[in-house]
Amino acid sequence: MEATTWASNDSPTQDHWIDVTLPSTRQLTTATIYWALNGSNYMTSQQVQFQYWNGSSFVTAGTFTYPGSNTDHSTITFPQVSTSRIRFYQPANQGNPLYPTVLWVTEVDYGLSSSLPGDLNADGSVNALDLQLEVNVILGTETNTTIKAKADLNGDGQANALDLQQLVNKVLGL
Ligand SMILES: [Ca+2]
Ligand SMILES: [Ca+2]
Repeated sequence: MEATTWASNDSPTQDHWIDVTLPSTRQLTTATIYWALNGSNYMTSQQVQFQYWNGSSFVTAGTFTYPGSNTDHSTITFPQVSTSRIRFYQPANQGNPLYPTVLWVTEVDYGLSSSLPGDLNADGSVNALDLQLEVNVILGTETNTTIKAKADLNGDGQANALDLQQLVNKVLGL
């Protein structure tokens, strides 16, 4: 099977990275790298830092480390960050042990970990407490950025009556 992969420049002295500008500010708690298959070996790197732009510089949120053998993908989770730009950053010579001078991947992914949609207060269930928070966000009395992000159920960038309707339906089990 063939797949499109992306390989960095081959250099023993250069750091390598993948820089992604997101369409809008996102809340992220997890990232995954699908490593490229080179012959019979996945090119699992020894170290890749997952970084986010904090407005003035890149900050490392979590680090992919070599799991001890080659693996097709690696996933990390980290405390939630809010950002519009991210970077997968591999320091020089931290590629696969067989080929440390490159960063070679098939796909990268990132997002919120599997928190329950509509669970605004993050207590593990979706109920009237979350509805109250949703209303508070819509009214502007709830300003917590994590809660506000969760209040935008349909992901259109704002919390309003459409999101409230979705949440009511969830609470009612529709
Ligand atoms: Ca809840
Ligand atoms: Ca919305």
